[in-house]
Amino acid sequence: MKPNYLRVISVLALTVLVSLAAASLAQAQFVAIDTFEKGKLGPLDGQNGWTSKAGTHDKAHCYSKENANGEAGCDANASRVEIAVDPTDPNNHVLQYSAKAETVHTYKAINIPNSNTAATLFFRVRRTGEVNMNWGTSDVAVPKDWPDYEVQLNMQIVDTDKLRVRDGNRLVEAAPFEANTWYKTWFVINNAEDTYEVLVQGGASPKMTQLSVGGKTKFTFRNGSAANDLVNIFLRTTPPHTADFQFDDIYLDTSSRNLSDPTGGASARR
Ligand SMILES: [Ca+2]
Ligand SMILES: [Ca+2]
Repeated sequence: MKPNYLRVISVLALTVLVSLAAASLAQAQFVAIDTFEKGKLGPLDGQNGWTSKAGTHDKAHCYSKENANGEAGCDANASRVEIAVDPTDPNNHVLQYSAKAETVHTYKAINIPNSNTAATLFFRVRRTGEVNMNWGTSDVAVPKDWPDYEVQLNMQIVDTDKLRVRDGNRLVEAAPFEANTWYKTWFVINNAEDTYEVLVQGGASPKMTQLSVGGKTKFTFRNGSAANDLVNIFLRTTPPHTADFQFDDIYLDTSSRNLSDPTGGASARR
């Protein structure tokens, strides 16, 4: 009995080791774009390769009557996009699009070549209330307008409480996005084909769930087909954005469809 028992123990141990090795290998392919632990608390612009600017050129949105800043417009709003203490964890720092940070575009360079057929971009995200936040990638060197998106997720609670995915020339409702709840989002991008998939975990979806709209799981780049390297992470708001939106743990794997969790499987912080 004893040798058999030992053999079972060793097989179990080996299985655990192999699983751990496989998991860390998958995570190892993710490269951190930013976890916001090294920057200074305060405005993000100019820190760790990030640019964050008020969209004063976009008069219709910057000076919209429904802008939370009223006639002051969006001129001072880049200062509201900042590295902040995570409201759910005093030991963690996040990128926060704070309340009233309307019509601010923020970007940081990445590179997903046009020939790339499988890259995975990961974010953790959370909102506290009414937001109008967009996150994804751009093929434009200095992105600042809506058509500069190719891969785009939108959270805008005026029309819907749901995440919306950009599919070519329209936004389609996809999944609930609760307030005060951390979500993990994976974009699996095929730049050669100009399509992407989105997977989400959090809130009512405790397990990773592939976003599907009318049975469709592959969405088309905003501007359709193009020979375009994706060169920036691109974030943008528009009115009304009267609550806070946090980003953390932005990771990119340009080598594969990688559905591992680069945060090491830690449960989403609330
Ligand atoms: Ca962090
Ligand atoms: Ca392409």
